[in-house]
Amino acid sequence: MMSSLKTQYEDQGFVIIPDLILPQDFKDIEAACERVITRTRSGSWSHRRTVGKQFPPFDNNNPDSWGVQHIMHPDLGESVFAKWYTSDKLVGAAQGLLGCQEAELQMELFNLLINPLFHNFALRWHRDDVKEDATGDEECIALAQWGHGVQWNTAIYKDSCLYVVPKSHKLPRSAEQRAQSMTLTPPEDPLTMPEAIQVTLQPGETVFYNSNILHCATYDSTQQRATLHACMGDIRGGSTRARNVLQHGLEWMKGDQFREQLDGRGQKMLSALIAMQEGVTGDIGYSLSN
Ligand SMILES: O=C(O)CCC(=O)C(=O)O
Ligand SMILES: [Fe+2]
Repeated sequence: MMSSLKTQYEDQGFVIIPDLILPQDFKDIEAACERVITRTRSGSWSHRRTVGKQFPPFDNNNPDSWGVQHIMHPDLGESVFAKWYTSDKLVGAAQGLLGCQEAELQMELFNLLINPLFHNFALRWHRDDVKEDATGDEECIALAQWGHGVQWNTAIYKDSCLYVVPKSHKLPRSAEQRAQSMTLTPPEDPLTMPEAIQVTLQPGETVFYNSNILHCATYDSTQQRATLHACMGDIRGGSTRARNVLQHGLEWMKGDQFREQLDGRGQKMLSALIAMQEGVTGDIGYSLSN
């Protein structure tokens, strides 16, 4: 089973897997999502994705939010998120797609994507760690080294926000695809992008995707969204993922309070992240123009 999912993931750049949240945990995770969403919208949780900013660094210039950042943060007190991130089912799926040993797994980001309340918003067509003006050759080099991480969206409510161009994780953009992804402006209609498809997740479904697949997203303020959004790496990638992951500001993950809430598996994965962070020097900057 896992090997056919891996084949699909590698071939298409994404794969949908159902039921990675155990039925007995679903309500707890949903309730924790609702609590962190309420805190973010009321201003009591300041780590958020702000409407008006597509990528890090996020600012505070709009009260409306399209995401909650750092949901494993001990100050939120929602231990169910770390418990799920390190659960057998989820780790088994991520590890299977990465094709690595458990001891090689690296903890990375865990955020929550939510519907803004007052404005529709959208992300432009992008690859998470390749700039919009990269040449075809630069794209090929970046895509070739991007195998040591998986990203996923797990829907709590039905979610049709994400659009992807299947197979584009391996290919430089065509002239028409470049033309539609060279500016910072989101598309009016994502389906004008050649070969694009809309991804719909039913509650409980997870899409794993290569985060350098060409993708975009639209956020409708009237459509309830709570989608767990996370990534995990494997240490064989060395520092290739450092900029993309560390740009979100992960100093808080080095604190004792966070480590103490993790099980043994989680602590090993966290140590891998910290080793990567300690291995990079200087200003790592940001993946994308903002
Ligand atoms: O909203 C989504 O599902 C995609 C988010 C995304 O592409 C990003 O944060 O880079
Ligand atoms: Fe993205």
